[in-house]
Amino acid sequence: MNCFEDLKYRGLIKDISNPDLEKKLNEESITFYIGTDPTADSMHIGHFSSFLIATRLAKYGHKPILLIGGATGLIGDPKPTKERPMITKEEVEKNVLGLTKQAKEIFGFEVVNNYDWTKDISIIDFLRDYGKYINVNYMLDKDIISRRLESGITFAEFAYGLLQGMDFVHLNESKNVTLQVAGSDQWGNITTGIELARKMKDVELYGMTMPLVLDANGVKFGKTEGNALWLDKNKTSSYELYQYLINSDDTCVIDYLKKLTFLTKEEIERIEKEHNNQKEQRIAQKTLAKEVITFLHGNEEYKKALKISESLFSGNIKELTYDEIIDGFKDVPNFELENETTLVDLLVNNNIASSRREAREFISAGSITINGDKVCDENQIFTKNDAIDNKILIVRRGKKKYYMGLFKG
Ligand code: 485
Repeated sequence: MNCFEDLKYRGLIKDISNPDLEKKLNEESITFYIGTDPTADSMHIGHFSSFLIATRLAKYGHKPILLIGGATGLIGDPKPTKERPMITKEEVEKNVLGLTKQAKEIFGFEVVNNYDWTKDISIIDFLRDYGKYINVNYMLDKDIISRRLESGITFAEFAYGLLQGMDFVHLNESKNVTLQVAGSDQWGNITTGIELARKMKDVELYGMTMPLVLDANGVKFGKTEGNALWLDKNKTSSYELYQYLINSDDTCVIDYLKKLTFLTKEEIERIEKEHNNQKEQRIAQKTLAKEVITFLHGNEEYKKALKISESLFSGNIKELTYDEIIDGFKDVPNFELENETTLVDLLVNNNIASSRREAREFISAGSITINGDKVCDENQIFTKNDAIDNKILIVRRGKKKYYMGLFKG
């Protein structure tokens, strides 16, 4: 498969600015860029799904440049719905540092910051050298801007597309960039750059966008109840990422394998077949989690996430270290424990059972385990000595309900 066919097979092409791009990608080696604004100190998995295009095109011999928008981040790319709140300069600076480090670590490509070439342009030069080439009517026709006209858009956000266009022209002059890639929401900004280069220099630049990756409910991939899944493993652990990926819907998981991994068409087809023969094994989801976590966090982190998942699944909690347990049980109800407690008090005082009678029923039915062991004696006393690392008692009620008790000190 050549480069363009590969991108097409993976469903990564939404729009291209010029049909010549196909030939260029297949036969030449070009320099391209993809950018992100420093709205946070880490990228999330949605950014990752777009930034991966850099590694993909690099494998076909093209040269990637990753741009962090230290300048554009101070303004804010207009959303189709409402004005963005402005972020402080200090915060943008801090986020630029975080993103630059992360982009270099994960992808290993050259990273540039548009603040470097934007900060010294005077307002007069901006209007004369760039503003003069772009007609307001042209800007008003852009999808996102036209959708904002009714509710209103400030001049700052209106001018954003020109800033991004200036980047494209600047990177073409300084680094011979001829292609910009991004998610489909960036089409308007990319074409503004193309227009600017044509008018200013009579140069033809190229743009390509990919479709947004969506989950089975039509929600952006990686958004869970409004929270993002961060690429920084201190913000979203490998285990949390594992849980998200392993729970991918059967209707989406093959699409994710195409878009988020480097497995070949043949490999994906083989996995799809195996997966369809025994869906309950979640072969495709497991492969997805392995590929993505290994790429982002490395093999050690992947093995750790797998170990936590498997130990929790089989109930062998004692195999886990203190840190692994805290990671795995971050979201379950937790409580503090005194020096010692009887089993029945443990259940009643921490709302695991609603009364002593109910607690006794759970115990005699054999539905309570502590650190993976079934417990049957309501008067059994638990102390630090029974706890993992002298600290943790994991209580399980029934098949799935978990609670975490932590001894003080
Ligand atoms: O020269 C540029 C300056 C800024 C940008 C790009 C080129 C950033 C861009 N305007 C933007 O807002 N990107 C989004 C972001 O930073 O979160 C997202 C896009 C998404 C995908 C991703 O960045 O919404 O489609 O391109 C990498």
